[in-house]
Amino acid sequence: MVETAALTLRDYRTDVKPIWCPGCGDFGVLSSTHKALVQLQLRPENVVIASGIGCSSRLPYFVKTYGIHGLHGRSLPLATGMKLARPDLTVLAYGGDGDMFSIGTGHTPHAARRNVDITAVCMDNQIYGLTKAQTSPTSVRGYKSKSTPYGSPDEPLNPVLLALASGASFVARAYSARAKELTDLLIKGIQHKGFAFIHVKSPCVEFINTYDMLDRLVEEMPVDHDPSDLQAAMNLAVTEEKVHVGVFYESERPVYEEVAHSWFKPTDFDADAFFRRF
Ligand SMILES: Cc1ncc(C[n+]2csc(CCOP(=O)(O)OP(=O)(O)O)c2C)c(N)n1
Ligand code: SF4
Ligand SMILES: [Mg+2]
Repeated sequence: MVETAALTLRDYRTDVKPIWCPGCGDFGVLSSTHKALVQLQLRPENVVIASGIGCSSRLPYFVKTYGIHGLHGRSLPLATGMKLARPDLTVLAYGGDGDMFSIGTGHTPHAARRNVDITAVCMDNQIYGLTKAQTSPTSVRGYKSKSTPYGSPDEPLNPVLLALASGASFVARAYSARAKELTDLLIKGIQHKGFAFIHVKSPCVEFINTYDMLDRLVEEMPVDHDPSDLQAAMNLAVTEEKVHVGVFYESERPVYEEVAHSWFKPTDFDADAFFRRF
């Protein structure tokens, strides 16, 4: 029998140097992604990462797996299609708060309720970083930017609550500065069979540095939290005094691609015949 050497960080790092600003929280998400893949020993050719557009969505360039830097807000439809066509692959979807909760918010609840077996990672910096700090759905009330020069009058959207209410079967939150926890949560999310949503607080040091605030507010899940209790998870998600990190909710239910494939197989579809009709 031929022994294959264990995969190391080198097997998942690309030669592309991230162009994020020094100190950007996205570095922490990238590093934890590399570590999670090493710990899971997933072969790079069996992993694919879909992203949208934004500072955060550059991540697939820096991970030596298959990857697609798609359209703004479209990481989840891409990931859903890939998982449906190739259920044998590990499919991850990364994007920013704008990606997943502004232009792409039509996709997020539907991927969650379908329970596609993918892991969705929202790198939330509370602004549109790439386009220079416009107000995003998670920006705090009163946030001033070129798009809300008098301050945003909107109540920020709560990504964890939305994922829970939409039927995500695994919901967690992490902080990019707490690498070990983030790595563990990515591993749990990838191992979870079904739609895993991980909300990562990932500060933007260039436009709205939230490290000090998060260092004060981030707190681990209460030890008595029962992750099978949806109501308890929702109660924690709406707590404003603290930003809880850890697993809010976890449950098992049928996954989309298995249900769909019990009715048809991807190989039943003759793409050539289909396109000849046009
Ligand atoms: C269809 C479309 N609309 C708008 C844009 C412009 N645009 C690019 S990135 C972005 C927002 C990025 O914010 P977010 O998703 O939070 O990512 P971040 O840069 O903060 O990581 C916008 C509006 C675009 N590229 N495509
Ligand atoms: S602008 Fe903000 S989000 Fe974008 S790379 Fe710089 S620090 Fe990160
Ligand atoms: Mg953002």
